[in-house]
Amino acid sequence: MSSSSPPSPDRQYLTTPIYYASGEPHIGHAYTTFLADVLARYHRQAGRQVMFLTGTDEHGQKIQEEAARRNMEPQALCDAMAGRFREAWSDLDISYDRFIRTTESEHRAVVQAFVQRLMDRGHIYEAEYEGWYSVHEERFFTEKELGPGRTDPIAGRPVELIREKNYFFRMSAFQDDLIRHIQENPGWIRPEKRRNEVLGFLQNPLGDLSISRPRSRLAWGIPLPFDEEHVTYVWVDALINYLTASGAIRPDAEPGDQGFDDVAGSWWPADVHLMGKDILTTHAVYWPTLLMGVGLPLPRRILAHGWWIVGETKMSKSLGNVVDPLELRARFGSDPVRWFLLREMPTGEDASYTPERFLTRYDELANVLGNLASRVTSMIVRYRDGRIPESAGDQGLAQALDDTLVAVASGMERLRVHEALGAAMDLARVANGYVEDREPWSQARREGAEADLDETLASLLRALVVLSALFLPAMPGKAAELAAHLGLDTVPRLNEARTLPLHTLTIRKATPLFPRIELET
Ligand code: ME8
Repeated sequence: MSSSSPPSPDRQYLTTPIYYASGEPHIGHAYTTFLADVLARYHRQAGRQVMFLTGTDEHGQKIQEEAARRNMEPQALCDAMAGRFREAWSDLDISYDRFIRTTESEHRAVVQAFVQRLMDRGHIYEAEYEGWYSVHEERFFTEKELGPGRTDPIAGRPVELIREKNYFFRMSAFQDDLIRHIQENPGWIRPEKRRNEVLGFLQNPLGDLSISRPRSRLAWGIPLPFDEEHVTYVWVDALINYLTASGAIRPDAEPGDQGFDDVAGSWWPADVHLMGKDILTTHAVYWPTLLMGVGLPLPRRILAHGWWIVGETKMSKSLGNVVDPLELRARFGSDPVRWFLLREMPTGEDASYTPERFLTRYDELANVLGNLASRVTSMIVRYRDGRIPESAGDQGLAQALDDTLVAVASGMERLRVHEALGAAMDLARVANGYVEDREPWSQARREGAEADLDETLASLLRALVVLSALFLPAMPGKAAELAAHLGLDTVPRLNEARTLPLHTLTIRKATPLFPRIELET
């Protein structure tokens, strides 16, 4: 796949959106964060260095209003909510490397350096502005874009007509460069459908972007370095988080040198920005043009997934139809929640949450993977006292293992995580079929079939070792549990799983990995 900057085979910088600190985490937030977590764990497992960034978006009108509603200072609200997100991510086994908050002083300094750089390069001007503003989306819409009854076209919420002095970024000047970039890099925006939407959007003339708000209307933001009476527009502030965390900008650099030339030693550019399709325009239009404005490389890939919907509508806090991932976790544990969300949603499509779908996916875990683990471990214990002889051939499923390793890697690299997970589960299905074909219980009874039985059990054990590695990114807890039943201290790396010696392992009969759960009515 072509890209503006060379791929980084040894390092991966992965980001989620920074979530608004005005509401509790729900399964929509959890989904994007799981997706990033799976990729992060997959790349670490493959021996790459990973920087996995998530965090909270803490400025802007939405936060200011929510704090006022709760009779709190905005900072106190943000502190509380950042805590809620961190707790949720820890309960759901999210292995982020950095949790960024836009109220951090480092971020504030980077935003100011960034905006100053845009100013110095002549990309910012001042003008009177009139437009329809949605507090909910934190952005202006043109008359033409408005939904029925003059509402915001995304969430259908009220908009207000605002007229004020703003600073503008000459986004329009970068329209042609952006179109060229998208055309020359077909894999830049994933999936294809979203890429086409952005290209369609860019067929109309791109306006300039208002990047400030008068402090008199909105106090909760980062002041512009060249005009203290204005704060930075929250979307500009928020997008820059990816740069702050990368360490590419040194705001404390000597005057004249704004520290923008040091990208090589930093994590920038990001390998994948992950997000929902609701915020694709800000990431695929505002952000790259802003980066062009300051002269920095663009992120390597942008993945916009679909929405979790309930009935016919998007799940969102403002609609009051959210599903709490922590409630699901309390009943099923973290891994089945991760598995459901990641396996159920085809990358890029919408998916719907229902308790029945959840249970169907849980049953798949129990009946396919759980069943395989318990029957294979119990047979090795029963027939061979938990040890496989060194002489046993373990190649019975070799072709399936190799094919699966390729399919999983390809799914992960193409950001089609549900396909990668499906391929791993299919391997467990194939292994169950192998049990049926080989009938180890008959081999155990037959005179002279010792070597055949050894081969059956060794091949199945090999499959379980590989499966523990393959399931690690999506279900780190269950993968570790499975590895422990196989006598391994840790889940093996992908490249070790295929070859590590089996005869040194002592297998224990597995307690059910996925105990039966009855659905409450
Ligand atoms: O937009 N289905 O924050 P946010 C799938 N602060 N994903 C969903 C979802 C759903 N129903 N609801 C939310 C913001 N998400 C800004 C981002 S980034 C520089 C600033 C996920 O709290 C999805 O990733 O509204 C979506 O893009 C994100 O949460 C929006 O989170």
